Amino acid sequence: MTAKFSRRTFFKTSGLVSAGIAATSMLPDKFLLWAEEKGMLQASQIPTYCEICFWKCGALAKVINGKVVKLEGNPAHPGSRGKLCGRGNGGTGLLYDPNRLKTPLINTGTRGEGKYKKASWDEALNFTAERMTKIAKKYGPESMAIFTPTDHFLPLISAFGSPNVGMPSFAQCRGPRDVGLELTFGDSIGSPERLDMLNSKVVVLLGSHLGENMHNSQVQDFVESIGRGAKYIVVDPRFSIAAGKAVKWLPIRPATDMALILAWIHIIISEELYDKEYISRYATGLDELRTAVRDYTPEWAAKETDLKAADIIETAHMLGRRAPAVCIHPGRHATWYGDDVQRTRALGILMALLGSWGREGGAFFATKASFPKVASKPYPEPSRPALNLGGYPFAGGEGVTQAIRTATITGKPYPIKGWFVSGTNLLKALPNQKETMEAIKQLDLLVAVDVMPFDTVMMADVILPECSYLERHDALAVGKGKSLTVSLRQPVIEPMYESKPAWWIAKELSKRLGLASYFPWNTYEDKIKSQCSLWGINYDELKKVGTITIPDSSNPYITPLNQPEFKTASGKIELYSHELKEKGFDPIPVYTSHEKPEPDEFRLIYGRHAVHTFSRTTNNPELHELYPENEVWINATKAHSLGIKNGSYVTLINQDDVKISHIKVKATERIREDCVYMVHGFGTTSKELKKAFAKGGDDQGLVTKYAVDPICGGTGMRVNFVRIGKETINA
Ligand SMILES: Nc1nc2c(c(=O)[nH]1)N[C@H]1C(S)=C(S)[C@@H](COP(=O)(O)OP(=O)(O)OC[C@H]3O[C@@H](n4cnc5c(=O)[nH]c(N)nc54)[C@H](O)[C@@H]3O)O[C@H]1N2
Ligand SMILES: Nc1nc2c(c(=O)[nH]1)N[C@H]1C(S)=C(S)[C@@H](COP(=O)(O)OP(=O)(O)OC[C@H]3O[C@@H](n4cnc5c(=O)[nH]c(N)nc54)[C@H](O)[C@@H]3O)O[C@H]1N2
Ligand code: SF4
Ligand SMILES: [Mo]
Repeated sequence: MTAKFSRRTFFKTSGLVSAGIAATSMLPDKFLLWAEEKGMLQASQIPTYCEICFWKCGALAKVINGKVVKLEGNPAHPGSRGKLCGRGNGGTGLLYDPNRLKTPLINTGTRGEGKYKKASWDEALNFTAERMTKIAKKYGPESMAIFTPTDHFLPLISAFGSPNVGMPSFAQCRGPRDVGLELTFGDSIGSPERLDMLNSKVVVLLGSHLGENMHNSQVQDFVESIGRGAKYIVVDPRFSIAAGKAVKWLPIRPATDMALILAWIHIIISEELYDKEYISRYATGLDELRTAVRDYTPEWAAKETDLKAADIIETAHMLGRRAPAVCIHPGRHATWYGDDVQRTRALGILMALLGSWGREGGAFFATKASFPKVASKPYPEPSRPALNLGGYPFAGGEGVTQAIRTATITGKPYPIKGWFVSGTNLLKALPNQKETMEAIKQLDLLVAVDVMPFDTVMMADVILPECSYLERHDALAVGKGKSLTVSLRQPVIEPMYESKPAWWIAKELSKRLGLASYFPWNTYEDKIKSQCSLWGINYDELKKVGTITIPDSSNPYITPLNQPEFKTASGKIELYSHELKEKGFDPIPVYTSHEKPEPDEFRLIYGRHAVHTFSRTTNNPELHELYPENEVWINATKAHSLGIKNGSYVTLINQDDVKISHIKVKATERIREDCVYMVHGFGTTSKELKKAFAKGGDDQGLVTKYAVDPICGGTGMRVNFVRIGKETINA
């Protein structure tokens, strides 16, 4: 990992000999990078993959004398294709953030007070294992719940005997989308989404704010497809970056998308624009669908959506005429209004009518290639089942985060007394922070494994500092797009401070919990190596290149010889869902109107900023500099009539009288008059975060209300209304 240092050229050019500077470690990064670019220094280039968001792009780290000076995209990786997004480029900001967690910490005050003592790893791990054991003895191992998107602690908790897992990526994100598509096609769209935008003639984005939502290869496809002539229809109450590239922006009244989709379906069926052969061959329920959408006329939808009937008709024609090369993006963050499975079902039905599922320019099929399953010791059968409060029949294996929270508060059906939290900031991710705080109060143990002292971490009894993704091994990342790929995460430098990789923390805890047999390898690299040999991957080659693509001959589209398989109850695309009917839900999506804001209120909507990922990047010195605080977008005309100036700071007060103060106004014509918009993730309460503390406003603070989807337990979070606090206007 050391740089090859061309001493002679370097000193000659820089004239630094006389200055007596002989070691590159004393030089600033920017200078090292400059010297490297000029050919005076040679950096090692180590491949890994990014963790600033879930896209996990292949990255190449340039390292000079143990310093990471630059991150670049790995051309071999399909998610990055040689480029990182702004956030990925800023990964070094996380690595070198001076506010990183540096040592294990044990709470010495009351929970949340922020008083910690430094502890040795042995002390902190013993403390954690003892408390976990105590909970298991007193209440049963199921009373220990885990919240995490990562792989290392799930085996630990399963081996411990608890089935209670909660990932915000399901109930606060893509759960309803995946369930809606699975009910329709027997399969979801995957992540990265299997969207064939590059070959599309028309692309529909409902919400999906590409360009602000920066999922790397998808944004590259977005830009390239426009270059190739794809026409974008963007449905968004806000003139998003994507709307700026669209041929048609439909500034819909928030919460009424279902009316628009049903009207599109109505037009496509009544004008016989649907793909008759595709539907008769692959789908079931057309007659029921035709009857069900009979009254969803464009004129009716125009009233609901506040769009023009002529625009609804024109866009339906665009879809019908360009089918099947039409990409209906099913969104990712789908937890909007509580009827989100049904909204995604409606989108799925539209895709089916257009014949675009499995067709060029629509949604393609993933490669059929796969890796053999790695054998592992079976986990004990928990004596009590996983919590599914609310009994959501399609909740899925990623758990219903907020239901675990409710059980923690009520102690029913059985007590939850310990939370193991890693890689998620629950206070920012879950709606209704008061409930999260109430649940935290009931706990006997809150363990946090994190890189940074974010809000939830600062509530923990014990904090275990993980090293950043640039300092560790993690699970091999398997990508299933048109091809099968495997990517390696490996340390590009040694862990800084006393931080440790999660695999090490999990393994050390397993020893203390008597569960070491579930971690039968010495180092994680050993584990990866044996996985590679099982999969026929040359590990040394993988280390060098970062990503390997497995050649195969799967066809991503339907052809006479490549017929699709739909893993639904009927084996067909279900326009009418018998499964939903059986469980007491509408078999075909039905429009229900949602509550509207009062005249002095705005619906609170939220989204992403191109250079931030939720809360996790808000203290990153490099990304903070680019966008230090979020703003509240208010329609300029409306702001003017309220006497609110662009750039002034205001207070926002929601329907439950919960306030956030001091948020900057962005008065703009780019948003409707009935809603305000914020970038999610700002306004941290952690004083340890010197840059992010109290910067901007916390949208989650205002999301006190949420509408739970009865089908899958997703929490619709765009059901809150805010007023603008007069007392601080223009203060
Ligand atoms: N830069 C960046 N990119 C990210 C992330 C990140 O943190 N930062 N996070 C990633 C993750 S995990 C996810 S889930 C995705 C989320 O990104 P998306 O899936 O794109 O999220 P959406 O909620 O669909 O999009 C937000 C948009 O919806 C609009 N909107 C609000 N209400 C309505 C409505 O009622 N109808 C319609 N049609 N539009 C509405 C908002 O104005 C906003 O433009 O982003 C991913 N990409
Ligand atoms: N109001 C509102 N709520 C939302 C959303 C919204 O837009 N608005 N978005 C929803 C969506 S789509 C999602 S996916 C969720 C996202 O919710 P989360 O995934 O919880 O997002 P973050 O707020 O970024 O919190 C990430 C935490 O992981 C830590 N972390 C980062 N890297 C590492 C690492 O390498 N190791 C460990 N151990 N920890 C690490 C960070 O320091 C931080 O504490 O939030 C959901 N909730
Ligand atoms: S999209 Fe950006 S932040 Fe996400 S993994 Fe890729 S480079 Fe990293
Ligand atoms: Mo998400």
